[in-house]
Amino acid sequence: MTLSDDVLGRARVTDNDELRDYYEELAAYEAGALWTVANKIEPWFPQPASVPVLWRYADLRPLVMRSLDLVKADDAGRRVVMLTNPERRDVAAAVGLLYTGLQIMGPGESMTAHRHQAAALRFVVEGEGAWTIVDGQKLKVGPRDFAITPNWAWHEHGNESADTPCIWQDGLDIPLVNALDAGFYEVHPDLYQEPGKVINSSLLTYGAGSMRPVGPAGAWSKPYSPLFAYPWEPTYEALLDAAKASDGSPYDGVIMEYGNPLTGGSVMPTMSAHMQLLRPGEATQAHRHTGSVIYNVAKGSGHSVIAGRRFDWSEGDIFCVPSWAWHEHANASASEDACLFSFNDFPVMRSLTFWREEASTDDGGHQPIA
Ligand code: 1HN
Repeated sequence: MTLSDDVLGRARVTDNDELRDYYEELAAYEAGALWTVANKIEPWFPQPASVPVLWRYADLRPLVMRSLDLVKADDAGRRVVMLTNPERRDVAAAVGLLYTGLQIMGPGESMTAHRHQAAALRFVVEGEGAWTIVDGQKLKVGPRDFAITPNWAWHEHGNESADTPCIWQDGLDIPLVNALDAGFYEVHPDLYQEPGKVINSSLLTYGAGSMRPVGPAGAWSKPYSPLFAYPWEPTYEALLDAAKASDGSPYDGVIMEYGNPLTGGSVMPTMSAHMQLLRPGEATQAHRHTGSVIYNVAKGSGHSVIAGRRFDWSEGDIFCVPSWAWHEHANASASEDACLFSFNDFPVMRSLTFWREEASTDDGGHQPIA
């Protein structure tokens, strides 16, 4: 829907030579007339520069593999093929204020430790040997596992497999951090961290559903989840169990948020992540909301209609939904599940009170979702 700007309450000045001279005079003093840009900078509703994009894993995988021979991990810092939205290349965004990329680590490889103001998350696409050390805690992650690297946490990664590379998807809030001019970066003074002896210690401490450690083991005051790794098996099982107990969401099928086990909130203050299950033959209704989302097809195949365009996807494909774009998802199979991993900037939208959501109605209109 396009709303007219030719109404009382919007800027509707007709330019003439005298005004154009005036604008030039203002420009000479680093100033300008608001009414020349008012309608553009205050749209009736969000006007993202980002467009929906689908990045096919079949296209990207051979190119990601090629980077193994082209650059050393230590020279590149991280060996990553980043995914950029056509109008957001200047800020390295895949959509909105979110960055994503495919990182590859060769067999036996390891990388130096650093930390930055941006928060990061990983979703493993292939390979069995990946590990990461996050603030001294060593995590081992496999296909479809999800892990977080909260902001300013030291982190370094590697692949202990003898013969197979590991590819994971990185998600970061870098464009957000840079939009706010808040970026800092440090290389670890010793280049590598000394990991604690216990692998996946946060999973051992916090991984058992609603059981919480009491006493020193449960001491935690950080603004992010004390649980750093979320393996695939219990995630998938949680979805299958939830599907037995409820119909799920009309817009997303059975969808669950990776949670901070202490607060029930999002895993980090700027980014949240979900895994959703589209049951065989399931097709969701359309909705739209503020906030950007990047998906990774964890399992199965299907399609999504995003801002009126259809995108067919299968395992490993990545796609994005810009803020306020209508979107709906469908599982292509009548017998197999489809699962979509996704991450988003919803915590930012909610904490700034920018969150809005609407459903489409049968008559082609739309209504707010409370
Ligand atoms: C980063 O630190 C990693 O640590 C991956 O693996 C991707 C993209 C931009 C900036 C920092 C990593 C990154 C990144």
